[in-house]
Amino acid sequence: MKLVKTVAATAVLGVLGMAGSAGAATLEDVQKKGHVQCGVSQGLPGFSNPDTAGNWEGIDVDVCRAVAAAVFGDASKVKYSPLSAKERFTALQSGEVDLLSRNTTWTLVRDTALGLNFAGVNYYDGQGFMVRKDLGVKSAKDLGGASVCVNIGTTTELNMADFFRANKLDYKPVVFEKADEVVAAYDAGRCDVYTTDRSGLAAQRLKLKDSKAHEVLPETISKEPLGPVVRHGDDQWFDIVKWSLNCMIETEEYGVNSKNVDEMKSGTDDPVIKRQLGMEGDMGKNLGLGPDWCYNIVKQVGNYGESYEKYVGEKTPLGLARGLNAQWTDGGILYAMPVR
Ligand SMILES: N[C@@H](CCC(=O)N[C@@H](CS)C(=O)NCC(=O)O)C(=O)O
Repeated sequence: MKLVKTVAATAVLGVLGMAGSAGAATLEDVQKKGHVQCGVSQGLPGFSNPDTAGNWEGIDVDVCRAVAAAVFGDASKVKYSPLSAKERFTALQSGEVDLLSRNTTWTLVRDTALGLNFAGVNYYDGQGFMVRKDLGVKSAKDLGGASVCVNIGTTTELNMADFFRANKLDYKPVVFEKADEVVAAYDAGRCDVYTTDRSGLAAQRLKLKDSKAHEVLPETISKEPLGPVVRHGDDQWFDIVKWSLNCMIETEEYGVNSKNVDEMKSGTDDPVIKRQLGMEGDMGKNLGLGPDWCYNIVKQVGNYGESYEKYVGEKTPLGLARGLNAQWTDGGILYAMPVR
């Protein structure tokens, strides 16, 4: 027992030691190697998923691309590390990735004890339950005695335990590390219920043999603010990721998009847009970047709304309405910090 403890402690120290050396000067390190190493999922449509040609795409991938556009003026300078939910934090702590942009919920423990910083929220979500329609269940409160398929190492597992305990319901968790194993097990009828973030249900549902045979129950049992994450210990890199996301959100608020950004750059009188696009105030300098950092993001990646509509919006197979993810000026809670 003593031996096991010693080995475990050494492993933890090893990770922290590496995190220390990888923590500082991430920008320089990224510039030297010529790309951003971005941790993504192992394939979650709309968020981070390889297309038919093997190119990663989705709203989480666009955050990786935005950071590369800000740093290099080239959104394509990203390499992707597909990570399971269980692997993702170690990969970031150890320096294997520079940034984690993978449907990850911002929680107190992750933000403190795990040594990480959340750079914002790129999708406000909540946890839901999916069942086969022929199960005849209409409310999560009727799930007593159900077997529930879930991913290990997620907030999903913890919220599920809270929910069933609070409602005094029995349940049987059926856990897997890989998300596709969860989907396959649910599809094969090895559990009655599949639970994850509602956006995840909309995405994973597309992988089921007959997606119409399933429904998502009305209850949302948690808050899941999903966003990009960096390591503690490098404020400049934290700022770069935070403001890259802010740039995508604030340019949408001001009507700047990939189609009109050049016109705006040469013709606008709006001082906010002038600061966003680097004609006034030299915001980039404060980040250690060039004046075109945000212009390059909008030009090459698009603003938040463009990315949302392209990958997860109502016209995509996921069909997610903007809802909470609408701008604060449009009934949502998306509220970028001012670029000034
Ligand atoms: N937001 C939750 C859940 C994240 C999660 O890993 N969800 C699974 C189910 S949707 C997933 O992303 N699977 C895709 C993958 O692992 O590639 C968290 O941060 O813990």
